[in-house]
Amino acid sequence: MTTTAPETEVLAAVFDAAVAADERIEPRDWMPDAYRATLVRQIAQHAHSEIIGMQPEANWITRAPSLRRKAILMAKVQDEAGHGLYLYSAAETLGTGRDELLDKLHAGRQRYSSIFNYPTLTWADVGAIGWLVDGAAITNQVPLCRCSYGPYARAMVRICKEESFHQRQGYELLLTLSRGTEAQHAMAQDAVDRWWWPSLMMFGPPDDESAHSAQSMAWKIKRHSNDELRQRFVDICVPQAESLGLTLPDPDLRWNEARGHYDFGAIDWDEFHEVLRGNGPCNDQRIGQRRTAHENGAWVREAAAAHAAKHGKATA
Ligand code: FAQ
Repeated sequence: MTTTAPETEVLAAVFDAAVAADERIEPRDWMPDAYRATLVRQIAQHAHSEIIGMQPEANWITRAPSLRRKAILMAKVQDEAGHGLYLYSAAETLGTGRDELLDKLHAGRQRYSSIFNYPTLTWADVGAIGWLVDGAAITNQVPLCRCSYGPYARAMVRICKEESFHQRQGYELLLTLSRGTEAQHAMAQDAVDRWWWPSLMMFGPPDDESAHSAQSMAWKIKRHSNDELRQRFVDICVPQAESLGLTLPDPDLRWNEARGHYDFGAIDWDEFHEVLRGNGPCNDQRIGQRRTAHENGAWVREAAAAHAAKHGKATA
């Protein structure tokens, strides 16, 4: 539907008032094109992260050390698939289908989180991902439950509940290793050493380099800046690391009484940008496996389309 300029002004005023009053914007409401595009960008990136994020942990399903650990890990990886599907559905309510988003991912035209371009070298990495990566995800995503766009906000409620279980299982796994043999403790420490800095990068570039934050916060898509959330995460992790009996690999980490926060060392933003440019340790492997999985699933899409066509005829 096209609108005249004065009509658009009225619609924009209604939209601005709804955002200001913390009301939810719903799919049929008028919204600025740039608001829609920003949401599709963020939700697509988020959905792709969940789907690509299945790979590093799935790497360990066949090598889990017990039936209990294997059942937990399989449930977690399946949860990530479910999160991806809720998020693709949320993007669909904005008029962008899952096929289009997946095509863009496979063509390298849409992003997924930098964190999933690092390898899972030992079983302890499953614990470090749960504790740190899911922990960072929760810190970032709990405020998204209050996102101004209704379908995204509602999807986040369930996702956050499941991420809390994921974080907890990672913590418990690392605690078991940390209190185990000397070799197990060393394996847990090595995993934390490798995952700590990439986890801090998950929150995105520093505020003064974040292209989208100011507008996304004005629209109440994002509720906090990248640096605010990163600081919150560091403050949460320091006492948890102490309880785990593990150290965080940052000599500059110390409590700052005046700020009421932990100070931490400089993040290697060159590494972050290299990973975003496709030059991380596992970028090629991750996107290659995703494309192969998509091609191998072609018969499922064809069968579903044939079933839908037949069903449509039968009920016509
Ligand atoms: N990786 O202007 P900003 C999970 C890009 S959790 C890659 O600050 P924005 C759960 C950004 O897209 C992980 N790219 O951007 C799980 C932009 O590029 P563009 C997923 C990044 O959007 C756990 C440019 O840099 N969570 O999957 C990253 O305002 C365990 C400038 O950045 C979400 O996606 C990065 N780390 O803020 C699954 C949460 N950071 O698009 C399996 C929702 C930034 O202009 C196992 N997303 N970029 O080309 C968000 O909250 C936001 O999108 C941010 C970035 C905070 C990630």
